[in-house]
Amino acid sequence: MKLKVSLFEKMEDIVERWRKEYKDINSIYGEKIISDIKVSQVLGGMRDIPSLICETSFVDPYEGIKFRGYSISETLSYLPKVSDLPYVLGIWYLLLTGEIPSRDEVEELEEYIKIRERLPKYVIEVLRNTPANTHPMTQFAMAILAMQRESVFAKSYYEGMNKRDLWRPMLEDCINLIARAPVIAAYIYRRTYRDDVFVKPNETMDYGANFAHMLNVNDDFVLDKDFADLIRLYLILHSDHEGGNVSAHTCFNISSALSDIYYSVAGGMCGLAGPLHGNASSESLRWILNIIKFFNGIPSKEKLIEYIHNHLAAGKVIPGFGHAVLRVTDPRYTAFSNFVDMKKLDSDVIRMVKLLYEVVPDILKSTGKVKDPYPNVDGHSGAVLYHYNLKEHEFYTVMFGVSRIMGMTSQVIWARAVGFPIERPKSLTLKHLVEMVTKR
Ligand code: HAX
Repeated sequence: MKLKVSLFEKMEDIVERWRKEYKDINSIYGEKIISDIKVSQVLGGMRDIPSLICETSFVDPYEGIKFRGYSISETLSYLPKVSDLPYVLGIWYLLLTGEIPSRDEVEELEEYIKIRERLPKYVIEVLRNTPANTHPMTQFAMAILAMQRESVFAKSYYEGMNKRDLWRPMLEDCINLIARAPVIAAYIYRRTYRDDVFVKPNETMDYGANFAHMLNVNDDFVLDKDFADLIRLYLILHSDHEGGNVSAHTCFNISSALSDIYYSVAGGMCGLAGPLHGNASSESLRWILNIIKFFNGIPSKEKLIEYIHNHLAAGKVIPGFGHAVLRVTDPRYTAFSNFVDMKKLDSDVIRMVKLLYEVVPDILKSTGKVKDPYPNVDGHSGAVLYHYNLKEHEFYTVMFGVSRIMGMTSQVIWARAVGFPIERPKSLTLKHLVEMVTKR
């Protein structure tokens, strides 16, 4: 397919700049030492070891995510709006290029992505042949992987394309994947939880509204404008969280072997499915519902505190709280909370989220070991979806995945553009580790 949108021309210049910067930094500073590594970091899941490059976003422990240098509130106010919220694909444009798109640029991209959203029949067949009670994340990763046969990147590589040019077919694959992801997700939702009636994409709607439309959570084919706004917000907030989280790093790592974006993102999705990562949104909502059921309504503060202590004493974590990098309330959580205020939402799950915010941080602080006692995005996202009748919490990670594809793809395009090499850190046995320390 001919590539026509102005994004491609813009990318030609941007890629040249990236390459020069990457090359210059390596030649000027290549031999400088930036960090010492402690044994506890090696034994602690490589925590805080500065060893990855991610240009698309940066998580400041105290300020939270910055998308290409813009905080969440800046991002939401600078990106061109389609309603109360920005066009979803504006965030992809920003992550990819580092620039806030103009209204024309984002509308052109929305239109361009739309013409690629049609799902091939075989993807539907793959899903149809999978038991409907298969976890939605498994279905999502399978559908993405099934499309690998269409990779323009893989074809170009095996046809001998110069590796300097590989970012172009990579960009094309990424556009196809971003276009199809919400269609696949909505199909999985409909077949798993509803009547298996596929809701066709609406050609007149923007990316976010179209996703809300295809989910058709109320089964009435009427687009709830506030729900569409929630989907826009949701997709923007979850789009990227720098490079070290499990899903982004898995995707980046797989792609460093020059595996195409379908292999890479499918792998990333399998990581996102873990309960300590993206599935925490589902876990958090499940936990909230269990509390409401247990108390037959909203408990008093005292009863809730006792419940939480028992939960921790049973050796379980509190889903939706804590973070490997953040040391404050996740600004994405705050953005959902502001949305609740803006739309004046009130229901049991929303009230429970507020109550948990009042009691959990102090309890986690009192354990003396939790580094971040504050809520993360997953502590709020599920409750708002539930409020709008998207109640099937196992599906929430798929929503997360649709959004996170934007971050993963923009990180991988950068890597192919600068010619980032295959990743290969050195592993040690425990014996080697001890020898290294004692020999020093
Ligand atoms: N509830 C109970 N205990 C917690 C906790 C929580 N929410 N968060 C951390 N801890 C515990 C850890 O389990 C660990 O205990 P042990 O030493 O006994 O193993 C201790 O506190 C120190 O952990 P930490 O250094 O503060 O946190 P980590 O960087 O190791 O882990 C996690 C970060 C997000 C995995 C962790 O906070 C957690 O399990 N939270 C609950 C699950 C969750 O909400 N995950 C989503 C995070 C955001 C995300 O990635 N979304 O996709």
